[in-house]
Amino acid sequence: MTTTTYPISEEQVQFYQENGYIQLLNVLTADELAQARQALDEVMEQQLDESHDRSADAEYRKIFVQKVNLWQVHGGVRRYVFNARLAEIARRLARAQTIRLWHDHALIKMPGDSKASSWHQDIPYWPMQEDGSLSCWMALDDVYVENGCMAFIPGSHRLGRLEPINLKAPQDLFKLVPDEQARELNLDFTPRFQPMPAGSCTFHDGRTFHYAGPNQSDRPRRAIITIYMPDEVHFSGKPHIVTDDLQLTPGAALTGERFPILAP
Ligand SMILES: O=C(O)CCC(=O)C(=O)O
Repeated sequence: MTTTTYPISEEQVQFYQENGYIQLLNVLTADELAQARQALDEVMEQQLDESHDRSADAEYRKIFVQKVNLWQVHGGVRRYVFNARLAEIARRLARAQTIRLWHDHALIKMPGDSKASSWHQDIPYWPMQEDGSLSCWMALDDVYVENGCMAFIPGSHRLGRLEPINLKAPQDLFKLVPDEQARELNLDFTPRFQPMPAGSCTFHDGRTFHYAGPNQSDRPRRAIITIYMPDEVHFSGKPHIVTDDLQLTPGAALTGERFPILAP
């Protein structure tokens, strides 16, 4: 367990609430960064079953290698995911009483990965009745536009849930936005790219439009993402790799061992 805090001001909470994302610099200590990198590199060498490894699909692999719920299979990743400082930041930003884990995943863009992570929202893929779940996207390498840093559209979370995008054969998310709603919300669709040093992160709401370009550098771009659920979130019935084996009925609370409380 970590004991130090990363102070989040009320202005930062407001920025997150208004824009649906925020960037926070140097959130991990040098030791934590080194440990997280080592854990990720080790777990990438492990043989994982299909409930953890989404990298078998060759088309998907042109975007990134994705491995899911690594906290269940590697002690070092578990330590990272249970980092109370990060969960407490999520709790503050979401203005929640408690924070539970939805799942973690590693997204590694290898050099030469030729496809962008197209503009999308996350919440349409998640089997959740409530909105408000949020991701902490932690850079384990320095990230910049050319190696696939994240980009966001400020305020796009206020558009609510649109249709899920097929990341392998991407549709144009922006075409799904009703003109009238975009005008009413006064949205500026200029992407805000998020270059940042390793050990820094962004948090984004599951409804916020986001994107990362291909990795045009000669080194991997390693990121570990922890997805947090504020307070009690209920199952919608939609299929999902994290819940498929649980035989949940729609309306069931996403609680219990699979979704541990991380803060307070
Ligand atoms: O890291 C990427 O390439 C995309 C990340 C993403 O879509 C997410 O964290 O929700």
